[in-house]
Amino acid sequence: MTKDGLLDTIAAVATSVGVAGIGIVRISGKDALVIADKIFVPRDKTRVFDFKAYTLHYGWIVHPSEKTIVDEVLLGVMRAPRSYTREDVVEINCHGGIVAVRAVLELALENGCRLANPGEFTKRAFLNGRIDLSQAEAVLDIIQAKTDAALKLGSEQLRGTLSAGLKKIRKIILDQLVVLEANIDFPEEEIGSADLRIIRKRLGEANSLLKDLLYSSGQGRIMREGISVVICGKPNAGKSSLLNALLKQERSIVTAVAGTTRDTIEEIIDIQGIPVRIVDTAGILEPRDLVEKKAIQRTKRYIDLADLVIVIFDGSRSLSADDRLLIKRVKNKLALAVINKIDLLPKINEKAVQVNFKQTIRISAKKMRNIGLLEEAIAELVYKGRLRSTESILVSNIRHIEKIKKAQKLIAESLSSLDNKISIEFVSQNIKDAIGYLDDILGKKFSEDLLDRIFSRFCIGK
Ligand SMILES: Nc1nc2c(ncn2[C@@H]2O[C@H](COP(=O)(O)OP(=O)(O)OP(=O)(O)O)[C@@H](O)[C@H]2O)c(=O)[nH]1
Ligand SMILES: [Mg+2]
Repeated sequence: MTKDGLLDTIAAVATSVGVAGIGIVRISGKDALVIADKIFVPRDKTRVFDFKAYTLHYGWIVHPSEKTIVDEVLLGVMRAPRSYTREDVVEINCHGGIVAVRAVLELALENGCRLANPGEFTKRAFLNGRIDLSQAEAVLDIIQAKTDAALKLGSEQLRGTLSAGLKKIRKIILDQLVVLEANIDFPEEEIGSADLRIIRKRLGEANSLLKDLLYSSGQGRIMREGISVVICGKPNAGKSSLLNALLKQERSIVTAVAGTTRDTIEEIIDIQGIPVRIVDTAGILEPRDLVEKKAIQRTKRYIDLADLVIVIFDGSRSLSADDRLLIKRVKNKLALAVINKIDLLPKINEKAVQVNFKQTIRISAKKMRNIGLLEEAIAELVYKGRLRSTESILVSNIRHIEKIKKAQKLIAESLSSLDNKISIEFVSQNIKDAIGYLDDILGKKFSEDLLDRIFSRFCIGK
């Protein structure tokens, strides 16, 4: 057995556990067909070895020695190298629910499979060269996508858009390295100034391509992980009503009694494709008991951690000391002011609010007025009006961003070294290191530790 157990045939349940129409047990490895043959009896009495790739077969999973039927199934075969893992793969579609799926899995394990580790199927796809590491990570992004936009982003990356962009940059800088290295090896053939000009120009191109990738990375991360928005405001301002309006359902209790929400309530909503974790806080400012004291502390912490704070004011009342306290509290945060209850007689001094915020939006949470305007304002703040959607390559992975940053810095350094006529050796070492960082993203070199970190975040069966 290799350290990875790459020679083992692995099995796992690929579908989520619970009541469902079907459940799939997936087997991958060199003995997949042999093991499937031991436990599967097709209706037409053929053998699993003879099944053509990409065909489905009806039959039964039968205990080999006891001859008892475990489940009625459909069994599919994909042959190496044209499978998810590039190994022989068998997928058994059993009845859903916990019992049938588990019984079939156990029988596969008893007959020669090892239980797969989290992400091990995808890890094999990577180790066997079907996808690079950034694509393997995209599989995880797809599984964990919370919105359509995040899904689109993951699919782009899986298709290899990012890989292609990185490979293009890699080729540009590698070509320049070759010229520079030739000069180091044969110093008598002094590198011409025309050559140097070309090298400088091409490295400049690589530099701006890397910068473009970094620019898109901020948006990529937002698409994947979302932003956190906290609604705060004095008691009765309409925080819970606003949460419900954004959710378009009654989630948080709304009453005319001040101090209705006694603790923070969190939900995820989709605003123009951005996953937004939105938090309704307790409006309490003077705690009456320990629960409320804790709630206030939590509200403070949420405000500190939030990407965006919505401060909601009751438009039908004049500005109070509580309002001013909150304005002070969010002074250093990205914050939007919302004046609520515009369906009632206005009492608030809007100007006094406006001077403290970049943007003020007037709404009625109860009558659902201007909620769309607020959503747009949130989206626009996130994208800063520069949303380029998934047309550009979005680097969503923090691991990738770090490496690209390092590579870009080295290339920028090389450029200034060339300008300042610093030694060619120095420039070429920088380029080599930059290539190393790009290779890290693509997984051309990797450590066991890195793979463990990436694949342990997967579920078993993927
Ligand atoms: N007329 C009017 N009433 C509103 C509006 N929004 C909220 N209210 C009312 O204001 C009261 C308080 O609303 P909530 O949403 O519970 O306020 P809150 O800020 O969550 O209050 P606490 O949880 O107590 O801090 C309720 O009676 C709501 O029906 C609005 O736009 N117009
Ligand atoms: Mg409330």
